[in-house]
Amino acid sequence: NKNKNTEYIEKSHEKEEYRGKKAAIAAALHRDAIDDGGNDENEVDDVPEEGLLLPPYSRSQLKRWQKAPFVKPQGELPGEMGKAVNIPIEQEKLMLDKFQENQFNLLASDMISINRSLTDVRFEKCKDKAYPNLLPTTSVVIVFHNEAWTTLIRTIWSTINRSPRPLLKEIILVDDASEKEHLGKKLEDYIKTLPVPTHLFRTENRSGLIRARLLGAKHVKGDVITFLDAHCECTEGWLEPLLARIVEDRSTVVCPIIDVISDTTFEYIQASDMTWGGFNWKLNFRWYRVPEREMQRRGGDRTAPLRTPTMAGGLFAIDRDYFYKIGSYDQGMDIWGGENLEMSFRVWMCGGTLEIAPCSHVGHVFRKTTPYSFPGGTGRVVNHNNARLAEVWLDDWKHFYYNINPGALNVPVGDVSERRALREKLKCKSFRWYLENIYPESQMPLDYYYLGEIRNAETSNCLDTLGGKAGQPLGMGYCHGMGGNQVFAYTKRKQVMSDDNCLDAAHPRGPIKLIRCHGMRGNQEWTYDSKTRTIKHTNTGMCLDKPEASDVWKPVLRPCDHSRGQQWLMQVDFKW
Ligand code: UD2
Ligand code: MN
Repeated sequence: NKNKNTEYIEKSHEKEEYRGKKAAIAAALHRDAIDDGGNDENEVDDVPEEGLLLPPYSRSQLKRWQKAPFVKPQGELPGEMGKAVNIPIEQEKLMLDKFQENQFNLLASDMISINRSLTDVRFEKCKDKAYPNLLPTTSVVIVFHNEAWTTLIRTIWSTINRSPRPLLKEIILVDDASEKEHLGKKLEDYIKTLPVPTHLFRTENRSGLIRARLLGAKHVKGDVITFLDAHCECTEGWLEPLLARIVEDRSTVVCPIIDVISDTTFEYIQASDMTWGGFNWKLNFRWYRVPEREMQRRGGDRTAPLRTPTMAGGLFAIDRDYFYKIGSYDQGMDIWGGENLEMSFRVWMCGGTLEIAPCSHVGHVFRKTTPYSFPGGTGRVVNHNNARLAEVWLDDWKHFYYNINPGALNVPVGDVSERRALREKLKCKSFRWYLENIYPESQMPLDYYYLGEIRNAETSNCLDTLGGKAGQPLGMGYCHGMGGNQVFAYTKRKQVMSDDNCLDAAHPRGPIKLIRCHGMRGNQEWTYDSKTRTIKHTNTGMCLDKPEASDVWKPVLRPCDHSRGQQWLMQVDFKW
């Protein structure tokens, strides 16, 4: 879009901008060696002469900047090229002790160079993609609470080393009330030595990542805000694909592919480009396989931007003005959770686009548990955040959330009137529109006949998932009327669903399992007849029946005989 491009040109040609850039590069050239262990080999590479030119920059110029790390990898430290670090057996105890602090292998992280090299994981085709000569500048915003030193510093250096210098306006750090000494004066001193302007802000009290990001965003001077978690590693060419999409359309919000940095070995593991973001009834973000429909829209090109229904939340780029226009974040959300789905629904429903740029790869240390406290309790905080997003964006589909997670009903949502007014003001579309147009594969059925418990007429017991994972057999239990594991939906596609799993029978004599819903009928198609109250499995022609004995809590398939044990009541339709 020509107009949008011109705007950026005008912005970048402002005199001050030019002086700022020149000064930054000059400062970088003369800056002292980086304190990362006092290694003399930390030479400073020259910034190419062209670095002082104004934009537009040629592709070859951008490439050369990118190839010029300020601090060279320090010889043969472990973990180079993203390899796994193995801790010698005699240090295992130390390793386990240190693991507790951050819920990742800190000992391994501390052994790796803050500038470690990584392999180029991109598709070949990504490497010579032509991006617009003129890209917007970005400020990288990193918020943290009690982050470890080496992971934070490695995030910063990988950003500096692998971003074309003219595009990286600044790095903005937000300390969310950390209690670690290394995040105090040591950090303040350290960032003064960096070749890219780096600012540190601190929240007064623990505010959570959402409000911490809002504080960081407030200070952004770049055209685009790029958010990163504090334990990331950017790879070669990560930034250009993100910015290129935004220059084309400023209402595009773009994520990289989030690769995995192992929490145990710090190995850099490439993630699949065939997954996109979804969510389940509990409003957990989940990765699901990209459907054929989206592959076709992209003409089968795996390097083409992928439209994703939701994003993981930690790593994305957004035009600064658009960030505010679309409603930034919900200030009423605490600590962690929910903000990523809230933003995903909002962007799509209010006219924007949410994408994954498959040519952009950033690694992230995924942890199994959070290392930090949730004031008020984890469940309470997450329920509160999710209830806010459900109340504002989910319309009738909020019942799926409340039914499967009735605990959320006991947590005060707070005042959501401002967020509802925002939805009004932006004339956002309905959640039904989102499900129909953006996410027809969603685990929240677009059309359904029933949502509630399914009770057996003879035994008066209810179908129950027993909280098992996909692949587990379907169970039964005394009906407790509390939703959760006893909530099922009977959908227009003839599925009996619980969350993202469907009742699935592969053989006439069972077992009946809960398998990830595939939406292709097959073994997951059931017909409920509200007169005879039977649930008939299409493929086998058998009927769902009560368990064979009263001490076996597994429903079975049997030839249909209209006995009481084959009658199921779908009556109590909870709509909390
Ligand atoms: C994922 C996202 C994260 C966020 C979260 C949902 C990725 C890779 N990560 O969680 O960005 O969207 O889902 O809310 O997509 N932090 C604070 N204050 C706090 C708590 C956390 O500043 O009170 C920081 C934390 O230090 C980290 C960032 O926020 O830098 C994200 O937290 P996390 O890494 O614990 O969350 P993660 O990756 O499980
Ligand atoms: Mn994280």
